Amino acid sequence: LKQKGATLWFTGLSGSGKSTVAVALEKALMEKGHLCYRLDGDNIRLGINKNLGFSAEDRTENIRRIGEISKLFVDTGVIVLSSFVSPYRADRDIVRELHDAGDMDFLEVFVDVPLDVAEQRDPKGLYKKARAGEIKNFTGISDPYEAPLKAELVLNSHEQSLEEEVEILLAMMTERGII
Ligand code: GGZ
Repeated sequence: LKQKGATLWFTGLSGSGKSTVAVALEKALMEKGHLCYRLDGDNIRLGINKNLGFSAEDRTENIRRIGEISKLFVDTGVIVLSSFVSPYRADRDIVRELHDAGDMDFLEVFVDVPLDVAEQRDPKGLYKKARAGEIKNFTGISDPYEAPLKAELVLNSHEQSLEEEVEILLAMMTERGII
């Protein structure tokens, strides 16, 4: 395998575009012959973490497990693209420390869109439900989102095109010797 593994950790509000960017980056990496794997709510919260909800404790455990899973992939040389709201700075820092302890690359990518932009998109109608009180502890509405203070990269997906974002991500990965 002509690559060293790494975890790119996409954090941001629901509807910020984390998964969209990760999917586009995955495609670009695959086309260049890089092995990568995407982790997101669809393959984690429906399976391994199906016993977890959205309380602060459960989110912490969700992120901790995903951090460990990411490390297992990195250990095999895979580039992991993890997209989770991961609203708590301390939880993300734990994942960073787990990687640091294993001498593995961890790049935090903040997909930064204003709440009103995410709420207007509302692709799954979750913000509407949260505003109506039908979903409790909804990030941005009735639960906090702690923006990263030391992200390796900040993307403004309401101002940049998807192609631009992929180029920026590839450039960062090249600069850091990941690809
Ligand atoms: C935030 C929620 C919630 C609450 C359900 N708060 O846009 P989505 O739908 O596909 O992404 C959100 C996803 C968040 O799961 P994560 O595992 O990424 O969260 S965390 O990292 O905080 O553990 C959203 C949906 O699940 N969702 N309820 N209360 N997002």
